[in-house]
Amino acid sequence: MNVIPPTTIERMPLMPPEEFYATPGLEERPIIFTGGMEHWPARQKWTFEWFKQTHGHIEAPVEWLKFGLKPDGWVERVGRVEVMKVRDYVEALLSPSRAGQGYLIGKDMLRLLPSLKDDIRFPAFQTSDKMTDRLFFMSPQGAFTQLHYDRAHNLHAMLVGRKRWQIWSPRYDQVLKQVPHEFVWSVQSVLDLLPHGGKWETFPANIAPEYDIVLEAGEMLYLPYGWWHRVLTVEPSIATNLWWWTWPLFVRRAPIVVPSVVAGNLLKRFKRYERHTAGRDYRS
Ligand SMILES: O=C(O)CCC(=O)C(=O)O
Repeated sequence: MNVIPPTTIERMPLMPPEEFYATPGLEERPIIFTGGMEHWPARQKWTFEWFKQTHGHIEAPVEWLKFGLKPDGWVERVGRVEVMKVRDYVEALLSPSRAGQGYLIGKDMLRLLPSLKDDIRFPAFQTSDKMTDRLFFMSPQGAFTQLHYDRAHNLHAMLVGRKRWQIWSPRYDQVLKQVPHEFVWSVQSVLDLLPHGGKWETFPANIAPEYDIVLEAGEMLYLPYGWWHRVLTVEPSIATNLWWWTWPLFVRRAPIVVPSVVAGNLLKRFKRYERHTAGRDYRS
């Protein structure tokens, strides 16, 4: 008998980390957590208008970039980065006549405005704060993040707007083909890179996603380590995430990650990654 895979992800109220880890199977599959952000200061404060009024003068790098595959197997970012005042960026992002606005994505806003971190209240899923990372996302309608998986568990918290997520489990590793030389924390699929991939309308290798969902404001998507995803902003959005490792995850994954550290590759790759993401090394 053919089993039709679910195309939607179970929604459930956010639970304390102890209950999450104690419930068999939860850590291994995507979940949409509801109602977990109502007490976050960010949920009340972080509107486009608030960023414009309160932090409008801050200058941050905005990306008009796509990932491409170079002949040597490395991933490059193609496009441009423009440093913009938050006020100008928000105005452009919300104006229908100025479509195609870039993506304010990464760690810059949290570095430029460290107090933003006080508005975020992720539960303590991590074993240690050292084993975490966070990004900030402000995106216009149409912003598209190409197919990749992350080497960490991920909670993506939607504060404003909506994003469509297409998701494949690690069972698809063989067909979705990771790049030969990967970034350390995020691993791209060869199939969704320029010049042949990178178009939202086309599934990589015509493989339909296992899950295709819209994440709404107030919801958090939990995505375990290694799950492939591509993301389209369907309504101007503000979001933040938490990437984390636990000791059991480290023990399971160390046999894959540690040899590359030992070989010195990690540092090399990290430097390469930093160069490519820090706005200094783009092909236009
Ligand atoms: O929201 C996006 O555009 C990308 C999000 C993502 O890839 C992630 O949280 O891992």
